[in-house]
Formats: sequence, structure tokens, C-alpha cells
Amino acid sequence: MEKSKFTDPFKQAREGKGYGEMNDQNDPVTMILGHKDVRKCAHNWKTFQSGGEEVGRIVVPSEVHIRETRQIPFEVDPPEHKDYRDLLNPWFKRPLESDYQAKLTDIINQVVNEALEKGSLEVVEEFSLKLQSRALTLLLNIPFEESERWISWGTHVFRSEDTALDADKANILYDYIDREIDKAIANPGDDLYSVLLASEVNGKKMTKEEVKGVLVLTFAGGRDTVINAVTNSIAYFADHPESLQRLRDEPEIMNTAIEELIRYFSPLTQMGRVATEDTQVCEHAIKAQSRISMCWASANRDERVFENANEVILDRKVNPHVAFGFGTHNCLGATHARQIMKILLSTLTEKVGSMKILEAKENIEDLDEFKRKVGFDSLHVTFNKL
Ligand code: HEM
Ligand code: EMZ
Repeated sequence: MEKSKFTDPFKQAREGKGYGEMNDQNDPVTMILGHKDVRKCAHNWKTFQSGGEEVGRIVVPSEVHIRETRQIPFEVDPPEHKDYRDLLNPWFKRPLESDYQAKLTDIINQVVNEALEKGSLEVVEEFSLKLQSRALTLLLNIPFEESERWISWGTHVFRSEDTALDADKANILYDYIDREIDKAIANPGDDLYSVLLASEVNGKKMTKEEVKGVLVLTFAGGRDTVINAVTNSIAYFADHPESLQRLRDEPEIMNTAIEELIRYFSPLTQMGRVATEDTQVCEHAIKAQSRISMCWASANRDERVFENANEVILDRKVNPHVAFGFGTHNCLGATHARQIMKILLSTLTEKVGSMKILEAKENIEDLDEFKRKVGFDSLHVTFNKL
């Protein structure tokens, strides 16, 4: 089978009862699988909360045991959510500026050139992680060299090789952010830490804990998602040289192609909410204080919305995918992620003739009832010059 195939494990449950059940650390989750239901739940923030008492509980697997800092604006509900979001929106739109794009192009050129010089390499560690970490220095507006440290942390900040949730590893990130916040207080600059520390939300100065909450989210949320989007794209174009040629011939389909790849890969499988009252979804009772999740990955294969949902159709006309979420909490990092994809794909069309997968180790998420391939633990690829 093609290495870049990502099958849909949710089909039967989605087309049958419409939901699935997952026992995550003895805190069960009802996974909502259909596109319409997922959007409805994401929209209904009064009944399905992101905030609430227990920090980390909306993430699946739950992070209640490894995190005390509330991620902002992700674990805050309206109306407060809007105050944070209004503050953060302009900063996270900076990837639209030409200066930002020029620097991102340099970063991407460098990793692609290195791959072509080496001939073959392990893409996750030696390509995607480097690209993601270096690109993040632009989003935070801090020196390029700082990315070396983040690269040394490996692909996920909360997970390690054999532990799904690794508190020691998480503490490395929390302590690092604490230190960086203190440095920014002592010596303010024009980086994200300093800008947030100088900002007010609702007439009140941002606290250190709030700034930490934004930074933890930026490091964690934008890490394995971007790494998987990049790695999976390399696998896809290695398996489909005709698609790389098509992008070369028809650069005008670039944006629709990127949305399609993101739909197909859905790098963030699901995200949870906590019910504030007894309710029901898909004629299934949901008790107050229990968890549901919106399974973006399943919604993105819903045949009622996407014709030939299991195929990558680079010029798919209508593509209301929810890979970046839907409604209130839609992805703040999407502008950055889309620019990475756009510059990466154009660079590949300009420089790379073909790629060949030598060896692949799939990363399969264990969701109880479902097993889902989300990316690769490792992917050895040969890069050939155009
Ligand atoms: C929210 C996916 C990259 C930062 C979300 C949500 C999804 C998502 C599905 C909605 C969560 C919810 O409703 O609870 C992705 C994917 C990415 C990506 C697929 C890459 C392809 C990034 C990057 C960053 C980032 C690069 C920043 C460095 C955020 C933030 C939120 C968010 C801050 C919360 C927004 C809010 O609560 O208002 N992302 N993300 N993401 N993402 Fe991303
Ligand atoms: C959380 C999440 C962000 C979570 C928008 O989703 O990404 C996950 O990878 C992290 O583990 O803490 O940041």
C-alpha cells in the first residue's frame, strides 16, 4: 500500500450511530463523528465548554495530570475569549507580511537544499522538526538560534517515545517559558513575550501566568500538527510525482491543494469539550460534566459533504473542512501553518524532481475503538534534484 495513504477508521461508526466512545484515563469521551454534528457542537460553547475548572481536561488524551497552566485563548470561553483573541489576532496575522514570508522562504530553502545535498534523510527529525522550530522563531519574533534548543526537545513537548504523557518532559517546557518571561521582564524587546507582558486585556495588565498560557499553547499546539502536515506532504508527493508536476504546471491551484492536503491529513484528530448540562448529541445522552470531543479527522471524511472523501483531489472546489476547527476557537496559528505549506510546496516544485520513500514507521493513535494514522514516527526519503 502507498505509504501516504491515510485511511478513515471512523466510517462505520459515523455512518451508523454517528458517535464513538473512548475511555481516556478513566474519563470517557463521546467522540462526535459527523461533519454537521461536529460543527454544531463547536458552535455551541454554552453547552460544550472549553474553560471550566479542570485545566487540560478538554485535550484528548487529557492533560490534567501534566499541566496546571490554562492555555489562552484555547481554555477560555466567550465572552472573555474575545478579549484575548482580539489582542492576539493581529500578531498571528503577521505571516501575511512580505518580510515574514521572505524570512520563511530562507528557512525552507535551507532545509530543502540540505535534503538535496544529503540525498537521503529521516524527514521527521531532520527536516520537519527543524523547519517547524526555525519557523516558530518568526512567529515569536525571537533570534533564529533559539530554535536549536527546541529542536533538541524532539517532536512533541508533552509526549516521549514510550510515554503518552510525560510530566518531566512537560516541565522542561514550563520552566523554559518561566525563565524567558523573567528575561523579557528584565529586558523587554519586540518579541511575543515582551509584547504580551506590556498588553492589557479588559483594562488589566496581562499576568505572568496568562502570558505563560499563551506561550505553552503556541509551543504545544503548533508543534506536532505542523510536523505531521509537513512530513505527510513529503510522503504524499513522494508517492505522487504527477501531483508535484501538476503544481509546477498549475501554480494557481496551490491554495486549494493546501486546503485539500490539510483536510486529508487532519493533523489534529480531535478536541474535547465539557458539557455544562444534561443534553444529547446523535440521540445519545450526554451527562452534565462529562466530555465530548469533536473529531475533526472524521468530519473531514464525511461523504455527505466531501465527494470521494478518501481521495486527495488537489483542485477540490468546495472544501468546508474543519481541520483548523470551527467557530470560536478556530486555529489562531492557521495563517502561519498555511504559509509554511505554501512556501514548502512552491520550493519543492522549484527544486525537487522526485522523492522516494525508503522506509516508513507509521504513527498510529490508539483511540480505543479506532486506530488512526496521524503521521510518521520516522520516514526515510531520498530527494532528487530537478
Ligand atoms: C486551535 C488545528 C497549527 C495555535 C486549533 C484548533 C484546531 C487546530 C483543530 C481548534 C481547537 C478547538 O476548537 O478546541 C491545527 C492544525 C495545525 C495547527 C491542523 C497545523 C496544520 C497551529 C500553529 C499554532 C496554532 C502553528 C501556533 C503556533 C492554535 C491556537 C488555537 C488553535 C492558539 C486556539 C485558538 C482559540 O482558542 O481561539 N488548531 N493547528 N495552531 N491553534 Fe492550531
Ligand atoms: C493543546 C493542543 C492545541 C495541547 C489547539 O490545540 O495541542 C496539543 O498538541 C497539546 O498537547 O496542550 O495545546
